[in-house]
Amino acid sequence: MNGNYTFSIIKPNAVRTGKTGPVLAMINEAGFEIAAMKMIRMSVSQAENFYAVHKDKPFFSSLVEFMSSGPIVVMILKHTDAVDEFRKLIGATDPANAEPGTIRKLFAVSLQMNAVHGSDSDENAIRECDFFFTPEERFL
Ligand code: IDP
Ligand code: MG
Repeated sequence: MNGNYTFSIIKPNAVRTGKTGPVLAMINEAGFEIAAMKMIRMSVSQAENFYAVHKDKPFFSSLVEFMSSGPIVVMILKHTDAVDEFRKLIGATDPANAEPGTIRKLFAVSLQMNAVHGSDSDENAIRECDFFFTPEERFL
């Protein structure tokens, strides 16, 4: 993976409200290539597993409920310095603090329903890509 890949989710609030296309357009315009992509719905136990790092946080059960509440789009994205470049494109976790023009500023409806996920390190990008995709499902 070596820094050229990150993992992203278009979260249930954004898929539900028809923002999949606009979010993908922003990802495309920012120069990311889609190496893998599918629409799925996480089970509660998958969401618990995916967000295990947050299991002691007060928002954990609510986050798991939200993330398993409907379809999501999961993707592997390719770009130079992918993790950091994608975090810049999505903006701060809390949309109130996100820079103008970022995906979260445009499409988040709350701190929890902040439209997209992006890996926070190369190590987590690898874990998250492997969590959702087999080698046969990757194309770049
Ligand atoms: P990140 O998605 O920007 O990496 P994290 O701190 O890893 O942010 O949190 C994971 C997700 O949990 C956030 O994207 C958001 O959906 C949710 N979240 C984070 N902090 C809170 C909170 O204080 N209340 C409710 N939901 C939160
Ligand atoms: Mg995070």
